[in-house]
Amino acid sequence: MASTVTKQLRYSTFDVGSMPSRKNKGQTKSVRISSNGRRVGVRCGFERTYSIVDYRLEKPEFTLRQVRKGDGVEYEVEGDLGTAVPPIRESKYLDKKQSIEIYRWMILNRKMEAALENLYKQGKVVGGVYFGLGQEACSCASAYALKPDEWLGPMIRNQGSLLVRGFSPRDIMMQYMAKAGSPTKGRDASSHFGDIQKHNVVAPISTLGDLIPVLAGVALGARLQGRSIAVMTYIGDGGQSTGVTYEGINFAAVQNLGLVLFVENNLWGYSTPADMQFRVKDLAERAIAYGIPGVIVDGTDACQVYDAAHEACERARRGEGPTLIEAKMMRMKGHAIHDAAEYVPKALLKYWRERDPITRLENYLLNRKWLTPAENRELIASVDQQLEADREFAVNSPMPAPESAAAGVYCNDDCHKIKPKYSKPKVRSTSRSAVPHASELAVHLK
Ligand SMILES: Cc1ncc(C[n+]2csc(CCOP(=O)(O)OP(=O)(O)O)c2C)c(N)n1
Ligand SMILES: [Mg+2]
Repeated sequence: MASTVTKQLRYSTFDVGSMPSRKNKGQTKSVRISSNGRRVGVRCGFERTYSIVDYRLEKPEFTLRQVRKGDGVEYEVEGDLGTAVPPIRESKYLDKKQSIEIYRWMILNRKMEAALENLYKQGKVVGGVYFGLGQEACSCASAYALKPDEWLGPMIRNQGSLLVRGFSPRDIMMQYMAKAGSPTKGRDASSHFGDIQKHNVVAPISTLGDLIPVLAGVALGARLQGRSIAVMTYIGDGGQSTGVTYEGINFAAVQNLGLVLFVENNLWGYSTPADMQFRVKDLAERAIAYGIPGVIVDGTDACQVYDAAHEACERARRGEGPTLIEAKMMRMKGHAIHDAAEYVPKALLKYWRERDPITRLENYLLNRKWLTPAENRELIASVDQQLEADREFAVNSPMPAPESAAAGVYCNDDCHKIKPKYSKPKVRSTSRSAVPHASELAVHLK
């Protein structure tokens, strides 16, 4: 198995200086602005070394530039997009059965979204549809690392995570069609639903970043009851720019809470390319400033996603605090069904299409002989069968009765009893000394 590369960042602190630019990042050379305004090289001060674990087997280097074309703008991609696709990384933890289970969830995720697209085109969906095409490994293999009594806060593209947590395709289809039997009983027509009784899923919050402090709060609640659990949520390359993202991660960091945050760097925030969203090279570097471990994975490689998620969850369970995992991949459709994503350069789509997460995992399973071609065909047929039954059920299920419209909107004594699962606080908080100091940050997730 290829070894994990650790990216070392050496930053120096100076009396007057500057952070390394994108180009010289990782070098200790810095500059000082002298009193006459001249930039002079200095080497003084205190040097710290930080590590970011990088699980990737290939590190694509390309940039997206906005260029003017007539009255409008276009994006151009620069870089080597012709490299051969390597096999995925062998998992340190997943056995045959688990790997096949994740593969099945990913196929279910993909095919359910294709069914939703058709339902939309048939005029059966109320509102829009959001897709996680190309991101199935990130959703399914991450959620797979959680234990049933732990908590997940999915975002709109993480429908695969919802499936892994126990929602059925029919729940999700009925939700999009606003059917009476849907998780929100027809009150919401997209993905704003969760389940705090059975599946331990916090409903997505559209305001980007807001789920992070909520999930940190769930971990805090559990800890007050004497349990260290892992709580997982996601934020995009666009959404990570919000203030509440900083506040939420920082809170989890100082409180040493078991937050596992996937930063889904799918290269686009709506029609804004990642290169126009942030200046750091890797969003995992943000972890350094929060004082927590940062990890990079190829988001199209289910084994990498699972291994990083598993290690972060284990860290959370040991009460050692949060982890930020950057998953690099590509949003393979528009923002939602209304967006044809014409702004995405075709060469970029081709590059990532060749790295289809399902095909990659399928090849991994076939090459290891964990799945024979016949078993593979059978598995795919069983997913089709399940989806067809769920689609039929969802399409034929009733819409909410009109007279029920006002019910379930506001909580009253009967409609929505929230039973606290936990009792009185058993521990106050982790002691300050258990929290790693920023200078101890060369933490490897081993
Ligand atoms: C605070 C906030 N600002 C803006 C929006 C509108 N908005 C919804 S999704 C989106 C793009 C998000 O991009 P990214 O975070 O990269 O996630 P992706 O869609 O790529 O998964 C924007 C700007 C929002 N919901 N919340
Ligand atoms: Mg994005």
